[in-house]
Amino acid sequence: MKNILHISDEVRSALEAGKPVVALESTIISHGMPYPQNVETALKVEEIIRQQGAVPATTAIIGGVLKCGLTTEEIEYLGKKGLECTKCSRRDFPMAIAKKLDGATTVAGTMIIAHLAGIKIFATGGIGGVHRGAEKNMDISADLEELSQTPVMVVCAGAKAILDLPLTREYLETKGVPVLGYGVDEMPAFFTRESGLKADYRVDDPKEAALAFKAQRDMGFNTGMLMTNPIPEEYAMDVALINKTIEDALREADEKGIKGKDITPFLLDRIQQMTEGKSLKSNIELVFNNAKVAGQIAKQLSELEK
Ligand code: PSU
Ligand code: MN
Repeated sequence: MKNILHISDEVRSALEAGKPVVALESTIISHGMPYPQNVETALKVEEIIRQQGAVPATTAIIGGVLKCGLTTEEIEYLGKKGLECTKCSRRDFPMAIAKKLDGATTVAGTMIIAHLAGIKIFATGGIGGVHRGAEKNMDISADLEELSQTPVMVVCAGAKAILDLPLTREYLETKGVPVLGYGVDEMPAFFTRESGLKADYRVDDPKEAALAFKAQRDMGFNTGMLMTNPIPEEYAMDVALINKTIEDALREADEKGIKGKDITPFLLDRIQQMTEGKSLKSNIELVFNNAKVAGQIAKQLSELEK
């Protein structure tokens, strides 16, 4: 493990001192947003986490080495390389390491690196889930399986309506993953605050979130936890507009026969183009908001663990 996992000096010292650390993913940089907004967002997210008194740990695979804590140059490199980076979920790690690839880590991949490093809180935009038509195409993101077996709290804005949200919700329930609403009763749907689906429980502040995570660890459960934090009202999208855009993008993907790991990046890109950047703005703002909340939760958790 020593040679394949590289933890930056800053992240390592923070972890050793019991200081709060927040993991961040890199697929959102390479596959989730266009350059240069992807790099600007990634760097700003790190800054927001620092403002909360926590240390950011962006993760990726660079030249086959698992990295926990990237330099600005490395973030810039991944952002420029974009889709040329291998999108790495659990199944991609062995070959990414063996072939010394540059890999961007998905939610699942980031949870793996975070857990190896000893990081418990992770902030992102949205998670992968059960795709529409899963009863036929079996497309269920490895993110859900990872949440069922890796003890990391993922702070996100829910899942995008490109997915089958009710089935995503059911899958998490079956796997024993708590879906918590941060200040809300409903699980949010990424671009919008409402999904029509109830969260398991509402959490009202960072301390309560940290207590829930600690209790899960004290139980000896190895499950992850999903903290769904709704997009701030002022950046939420119009429900009718976003739903129509998603329907159009899904139809296009179907016509073009796009499948597997390419479907999520394709849909994200098309939605950004179709809304002429409006959805990108919302996407960026919700990630900032998640980073802030994750930083606060990490801080509370490190207090509880003292
Ligand atoms: N959803 C988003 N933005 C993203 C992703 C999902 O709104 O950037 C990325 C995340 O990295 C997530 C991955 O883990 O896509 C899920 O891909 P798949 O559905 O192929 O598992
Ligand atoms: Mn998939």
